[in-house]
Amino acid sequence: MGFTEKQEALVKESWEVMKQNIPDQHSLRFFTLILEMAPAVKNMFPFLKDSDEIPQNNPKLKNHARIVFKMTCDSAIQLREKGQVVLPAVLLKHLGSAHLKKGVVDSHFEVVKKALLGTIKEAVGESWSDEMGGAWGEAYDQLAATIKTQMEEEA
Ligand code: HEM
Ligand code: ISQ
Repeated sequence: MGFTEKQEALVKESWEVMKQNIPDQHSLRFFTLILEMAPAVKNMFPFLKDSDEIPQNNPKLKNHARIVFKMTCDSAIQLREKGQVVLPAVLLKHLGSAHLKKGVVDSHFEVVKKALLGTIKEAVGESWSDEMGGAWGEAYDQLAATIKTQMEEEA
């Protein structure tokens, strides 16, 4: 069976709960978890590179984190509606070349996935369930696969 309505609802509901606090809380936690697992990622982001700590008040950092969560949530909706993730061609091309240029590899996608799930788990507290994690994980995997395929084509 494909992506279910229940899975879509779990993703959408948790995103609704989280999104208010993305800028001031979750974006920092997200980057912290990523850098704990993969310190070298720091050098990939221009706004992290030159500071010892994760900047607490950088609009770019806050916005970047939000985009990854939002795109994953949108992917969940697409998976339920049409069984696949489709990004506008121009965006997909841009994402493929941008990530390729920064030296992003498969293991980085795994790190970002773990950090994403870890951030959501902490953010939603008691509402968390393995089923919720599974739904976010599936949506992320499909989105990541779309970007990775494009990266291979650009390479
Ligand atoms: C840039 C999304 C995975 C590192 C971007 C941008 C988006 C994006 C929308 C902005 C492009 C632009 O500013 O023009 C995503 C999504 C991902 C993903 C949806 C997974 C499904 C990753 C991974 C890494 C990574 C795994 C490596 C740890 C970067 C870097 C940039 C970038 C370094 C450029 C940042 C900058 O120069 O300001 N990504 N990304 N991304 N992404 Fe990702
Ligand atoms: C991947 N690509 C773009 C922005 C990001 C922000 C936080 C974590 C991963 C990211």
